[in-house]
Amino acid sequence: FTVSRIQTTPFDGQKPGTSGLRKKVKVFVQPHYLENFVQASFNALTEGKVRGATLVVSGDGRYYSEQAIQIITKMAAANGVRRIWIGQNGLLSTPAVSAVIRERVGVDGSKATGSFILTASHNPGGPNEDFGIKYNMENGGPAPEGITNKIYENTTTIKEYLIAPDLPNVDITTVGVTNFTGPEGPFDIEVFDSASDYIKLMKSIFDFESIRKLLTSPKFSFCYDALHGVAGAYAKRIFVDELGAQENSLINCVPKEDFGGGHPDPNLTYAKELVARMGLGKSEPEGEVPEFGAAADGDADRNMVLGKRFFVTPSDSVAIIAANAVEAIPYFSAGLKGVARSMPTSAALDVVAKHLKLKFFEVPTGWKFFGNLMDAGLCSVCGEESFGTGSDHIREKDGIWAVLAWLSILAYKNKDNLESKLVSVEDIVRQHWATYGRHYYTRYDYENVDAGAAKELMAHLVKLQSSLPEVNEIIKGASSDVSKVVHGDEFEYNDPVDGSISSHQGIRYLFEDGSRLIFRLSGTGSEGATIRLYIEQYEKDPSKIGRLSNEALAPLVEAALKLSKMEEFTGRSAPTVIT
Ligand code: VG1
Ligand code: CO
Repeated sequence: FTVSRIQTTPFDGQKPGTSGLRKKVKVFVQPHYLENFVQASFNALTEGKVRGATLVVSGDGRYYSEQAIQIITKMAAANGVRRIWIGQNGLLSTPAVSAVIRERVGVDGSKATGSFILTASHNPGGPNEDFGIKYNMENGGPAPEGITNKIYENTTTIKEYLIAPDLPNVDITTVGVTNFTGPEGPFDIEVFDSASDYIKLMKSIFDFESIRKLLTSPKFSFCYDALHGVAGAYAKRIFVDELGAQENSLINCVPKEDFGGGHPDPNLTYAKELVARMGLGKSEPEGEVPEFGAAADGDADRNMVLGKRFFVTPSDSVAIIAANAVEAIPYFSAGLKGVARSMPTSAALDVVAKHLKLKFFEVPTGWKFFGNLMDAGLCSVCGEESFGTGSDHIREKDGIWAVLAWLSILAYKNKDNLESKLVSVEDIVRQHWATYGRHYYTRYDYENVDAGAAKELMAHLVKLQSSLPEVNEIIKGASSDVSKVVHGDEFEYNDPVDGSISSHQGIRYLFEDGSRLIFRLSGTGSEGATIRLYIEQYEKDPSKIGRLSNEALAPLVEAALKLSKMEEFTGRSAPTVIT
């Protein structure tokens, strides 16, 4: 093949957000748009990570993925990359990409040093919806801010990109290697099975035999909803073929480029079918309610865990996994190195860390901050309130791992009594609350509000922080049932491993009784602004841990809305989504 240098000019707004660049497909299909971003990424990497390197290119299979794979492959060839690895049909979940970078050895003994992941995660897909791209490094984790800032800078000055226009399109449907020769020598494309490396890793972490016993026990029943995302490419192989679940326990497990028209976000609002089956919908489900249900997002890094008529908050989930990991999961049998959560995630994990005397870290939102801790051997289990849970087996959050972790805990708690009554998901959570106290928790999202109005609201909240008496005056006016704000700031993170500082990571109001109100702007949307409001209250008194979450939190919610003048700034009387 030959190499062409194509003249181009910068596009505005190619700044990677919390997790890569996410825009409407209509934006991505503009001539040179994707090419500029990919070249800017190559130019941000050290030469050895491009020339002669092996790169993975795949994603959640959303609309425009195949075209993007062909373009990136031709640009990689032109930039001197030695090999491109592609999951069959262009499918690899985000956690599987991380696993492939870390573990996979190519047919010729090669190892990958990076990846372009093609996904907009939980955002809808299709010609009128979102596409996304992000770069992951050789540790398998998202590029750190040093690199994403450089990529962005490069996009603002880019003048040309390299492409191999006459390299034939890859057949991504068939496993195998194709060899080419370019001006600088050989270039190979390897299409490989999307699931086998990931499954191998899962089998090295969990006791599949004990999970199989649970899943095939007549006392247990199971349901998994992939929301037509890429988790479908793994679900049958893992849950049915390896672990013996019934085939009809999988719903929406065929990956689709528009996620069947749905919103592939595993929460109580968007995972409607699963929620109904689990007895948490508006009307009674037809069949028997399963003991355990779970869902994944588009790229399968998120998870929602449900018990029979019972919702597990993600903040509780990571705390419960951490509390039980050593006993229930062979990978952790030697002990946990430490645990970490993102700042807006509830402090349920903090309490476990304290009890178990574990190292504990609080990082900004987004998975890129956990990677440094893990690389330094400081953290084994981590999570976010946004349905993300994971461990140091890879450097991304991992939706199927979280399900296997919960199944392991259930298997462990039931190991001696599969004959008598099941210890349920709800039992496990209530027992956890009784031991550690309960963190009532909710998140309000105001999606697609006017970006200017959102900025003003945030500025207002920062300004208020300079006068706590005024803050407490407003809060008292809203409700007499909340305690006093004793501290207000914008969260800043000082990375203990590389010393880098990330500021303006969310506005915090901290209360005397441990309650917290947090306000952030989303960094993953593709239109307008999304305001996230996180509300948390800690209850240690065992007689008060059984309340309904929305009732327990009502006074704090009231205070938050007054404090932020939410309706005044945004015109919204209610959030778009409550999780
Ligand atoms: C959201 C979540 C954050 C998560 C990120 C990526 O970011 O709040 O916790 O890490 O999505 O998840 P933001 O900036 O919109 O709040 V995924 O599954 O979209 O890669
Ligand atoms: Co995701």
